[in-house]
Amino acid sequence: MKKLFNYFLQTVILALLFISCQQKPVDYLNESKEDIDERMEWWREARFGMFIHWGLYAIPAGDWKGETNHAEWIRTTAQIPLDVYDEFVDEFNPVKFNANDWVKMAKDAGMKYIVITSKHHDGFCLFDSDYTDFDIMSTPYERDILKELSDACHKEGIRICWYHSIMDWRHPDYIPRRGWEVDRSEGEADFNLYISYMKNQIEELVNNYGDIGVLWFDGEWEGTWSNEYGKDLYNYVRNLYPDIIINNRVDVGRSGMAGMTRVGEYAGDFGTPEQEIPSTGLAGVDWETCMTMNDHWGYNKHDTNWKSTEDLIRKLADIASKGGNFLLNVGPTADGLFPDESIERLKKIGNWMDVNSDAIYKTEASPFKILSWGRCTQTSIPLGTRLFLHVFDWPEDGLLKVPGIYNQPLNTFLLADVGRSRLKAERMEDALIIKLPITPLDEINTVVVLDVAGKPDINNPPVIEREHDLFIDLIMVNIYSDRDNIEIRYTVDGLIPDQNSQVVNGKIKINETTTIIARCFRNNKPVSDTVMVVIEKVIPLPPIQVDQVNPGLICRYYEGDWNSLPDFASLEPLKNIEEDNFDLESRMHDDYYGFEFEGLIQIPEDGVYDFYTDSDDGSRLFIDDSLVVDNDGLHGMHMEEGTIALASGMHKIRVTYFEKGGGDDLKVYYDGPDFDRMAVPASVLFKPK
Ligand code: FHN
Repeated sequence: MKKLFNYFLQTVILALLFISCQQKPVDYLNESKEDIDERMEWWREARFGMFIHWGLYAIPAGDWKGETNHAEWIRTTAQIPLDVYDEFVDEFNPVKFNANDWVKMAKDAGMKYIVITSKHHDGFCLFDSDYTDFDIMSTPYERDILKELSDACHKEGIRICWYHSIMDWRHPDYIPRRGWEVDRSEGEADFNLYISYMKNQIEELVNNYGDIGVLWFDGEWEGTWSNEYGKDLYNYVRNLYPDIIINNRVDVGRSGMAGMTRVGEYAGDFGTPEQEIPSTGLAGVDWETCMTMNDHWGYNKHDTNWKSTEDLIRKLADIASKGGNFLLNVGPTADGLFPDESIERLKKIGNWMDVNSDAIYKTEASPFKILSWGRCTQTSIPLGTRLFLHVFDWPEDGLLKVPGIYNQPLNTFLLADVGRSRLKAERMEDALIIKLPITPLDEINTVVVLDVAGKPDINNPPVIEREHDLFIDLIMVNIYSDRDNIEIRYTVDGLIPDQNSQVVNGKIKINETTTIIARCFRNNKPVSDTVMVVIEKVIPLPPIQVDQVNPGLICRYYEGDWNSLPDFASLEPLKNIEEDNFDLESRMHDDYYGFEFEGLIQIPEDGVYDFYTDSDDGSRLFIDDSLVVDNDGLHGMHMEEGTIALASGMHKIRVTYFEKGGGDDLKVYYDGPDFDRMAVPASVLFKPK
């Protein structure tokens, strides 16, 4: 009996031990800054990567039934039924694909990582998956593209990374369906089954291909994905592969195409501005701009709108100067080649990087707010700081003015000058003036190295804070600087402030159109560059005379496939309705539709008003037939604003909006002299009787 009890006890203890040894999932959402910094280090130093959008959509290459503007979205934008689209599987045979060639082109261009579409929205997998036959192994090619590419990357010391779409237009358990897929009911769909499918494939992607750098999620914007799913998926991936980096599209915190993560509990290690570069860097925020070389992510054989090499090199410098990464896209052809135009640009970028990569890799954001002639990146050196001055506009007199810098220059030379001949750097008031050769070594971007003692001691120009750049009666202006022991002097007559100019002492009242120029001084000597703002006095637009009005707006509903706002006046609306507000409820489908709202808005008092639209996709707002907000284009929820001076009374308001595919929403806000931003209420919207 005793033996039996001991056996039972041992079994229980062993079972408890076993259970306790099971690794409890780690919650990585509260990771320490030190751990984050360690994990992000290689990515932050890399600064430059290659995006690759490749899949079945490369076969039609943009063409479908006479239309030529398609690309990776073609299954949706051309409304191709599943069975028709599946036929591409039998055609996909990229016999000219050579992973080593691709990786070498990326490496030679100076790119440190590659992000390739393991699965885009169409659901096709470029890798050998045990969980679907809609993958590369079902094609005549029958080779695991991602395996070949990851092997080539590991061989060349390039980080291989996966783009993976949460949105899946093919999987039976993914919802929502496309609005036009009337023959595919959602009835049986179980979204949680889809999530299991996605997790299983992610496990394949992070476990079967060796060292992986980044999981780049996308397609997170449809209503079925949520913050809860996003945080769970983030932790799921990190528990599979703790050192991996994951973008913010794993969750729902991304603020449209601007790409940064909204304030709140959202998962993701870096922001993802798309086709745009933030106006400034954001201290302590990791972000990466992804961008096409022409206008399409996937291959479109008709797209000849290629960005110049000059533009791409300067974008790389601009992004690095703001502390961001640049993920530059290539859309390969169906037979596995990079387009010639991409190859040409990659080579030329590589030539520039061969000489100047020190000014990109491992650099930090510029200490200057603005430089009229180019950009700046920086890195620490033993005696102080190395400033890389990216000179786009070479000074005709050969004198490069580096404004507002109070450091002592230690050494100055051209980065591309093998002999590093020293250049003269002399102080002139707040600036260091560097004597340059009359001609630049590189017309696109010649990097001048300025080594200075200590950390950068930069006096950026003061900030001229004002509510608007226009006013109707008077406006208060505040001029300030974040620097200590300086005084700010300013002029209102267009002259450059000097030691005798007025010193800022509190807010300044402006009651006529004025040019304000301000500058920082220390001991009566200028220590910053100047800043200039023109503030204009305007006459508010008079109200329109209207006899009688009724509440609500006139609303016209349209359907069509647009990539930007159409000229609705040239189209026949499917229906004319009356709406209380800018409401989309009367749409007949979730995709491919547009609205034009027209009516009157009652303005409470004379003043300057800001209007905003926040929309997915594009929208515009007109007041009295003047375009005030232009938020056009294909994008996720994204806000734009505009300003106009209006007299009290009724004014015409017109809002146009279109939705292509995916999420859809429209919000219209305004603010005025006595109220903060708010949604335009129905109570101020009318239409003529
Ligand atoms: O819909 C995708 C698009 O096809 C492409 O993959 C880009 C690249 O970031 N992301 C989405 C659009 O925002």
